[in-house]
Amino acid sequence: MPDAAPHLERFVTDPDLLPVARKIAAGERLSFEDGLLLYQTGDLTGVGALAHHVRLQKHGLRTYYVASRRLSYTNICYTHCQFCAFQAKPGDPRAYVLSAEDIVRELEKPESRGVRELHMVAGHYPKLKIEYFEDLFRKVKAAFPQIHLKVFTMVEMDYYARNSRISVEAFLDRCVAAGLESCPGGGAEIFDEGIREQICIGKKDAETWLRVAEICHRRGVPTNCTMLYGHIEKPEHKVDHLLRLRELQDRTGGFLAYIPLAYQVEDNELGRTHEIHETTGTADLREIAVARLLLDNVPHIKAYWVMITEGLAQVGLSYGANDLDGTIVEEEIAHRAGAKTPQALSRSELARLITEAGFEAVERDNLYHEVPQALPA
Ligand code: V47
Repeated sequence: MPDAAPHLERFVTDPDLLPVARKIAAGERLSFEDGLLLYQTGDLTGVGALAHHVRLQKHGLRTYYVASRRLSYTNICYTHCQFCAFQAKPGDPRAYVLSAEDIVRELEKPESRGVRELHMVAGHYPKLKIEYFEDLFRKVKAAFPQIHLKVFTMVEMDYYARNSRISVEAFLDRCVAAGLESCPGGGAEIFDEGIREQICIGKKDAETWLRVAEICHRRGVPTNCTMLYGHIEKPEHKVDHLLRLRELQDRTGGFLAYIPLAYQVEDNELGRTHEIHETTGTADLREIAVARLLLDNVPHIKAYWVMITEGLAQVGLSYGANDLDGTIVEEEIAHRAGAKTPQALSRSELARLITEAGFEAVERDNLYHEVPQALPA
């Protein structure tokens, strides 16, 4: 790949961005103030070009997708997150809990064929304890040894460990022994305490999320990380959030991917009580680009098509993203909150989105190894 670094300043029209462009060309780390500038400048294409430069340096044109299945083992949740449209309280006709057998049956359905990753996050339900998860993981692994188990947000793990009256370490060790292999990045929301008090009263704080992630990483369990944006947060809260993730990654190296999550406004209390508009395309692209530039130590940045649409996710590949996530099959959290995207995309549709955007489509497993195209897409 030719070294484009000396030419980076050419792509920037805002003179205030020139020092940032020089830092990126020199491979220097960006500061809190640089992060604020990336959010505040009107020169979005300049920010995007800088992010694209870093993406090309790290990954060339290679762009990943995965055959994945989303499931939530329960929607019952005793925590009260104002942005969530998915949660149900006991007695709600929508409330459900899936047994291990239900989940195995879901994976036997034709739409789950070829799935390599089972991604599960769910509510905080006091009746579920460690034995439920051990049983679940063992049965799924016995039936589908090839499916990678990616389960629990960091707050979920903390909750179910406390609910089982054991330490997070003991909970994690028992889950890993039963088949857990990695964790998704949800539940981080925004780390700033003042914003958390307004959008997720009673949810565990940033320290808990980061502490549990560190425990996972120290025990060799990779995790992802996310940030929920597009609600009442300000740029300084987002920069603070990203730098807290970067600091942990410096110490552990355990984050595989970062996913900016665009707030979906429908059927949730936050959307009802505040005048919040859906995120726009430029805001979504900026989140991807800023993440690529600030999170210089997180290898993969996803453009999550479910929340920002397939077309914009394609554009996100030129703004720093190198991963379109996966086939999904059935998604509840974003769709209950108003996401208008399809419930699933086929592997061939994902590959086409990538190649038509000018990139090289690579089907991956959960740990970003390229997988052979054995099954018809
Ligand atoms: O934990 C909840 C967030 C997360 C809303 O790790 C909302 O590969 C937007 O974590 N609008 C679930 N977001 C999604 C998630 C995820 C997605 C894609 C890839 C990965 C990964 C993880 O979504 C929740 C919460 O943080 N969320 N409600 C909402 N209304």
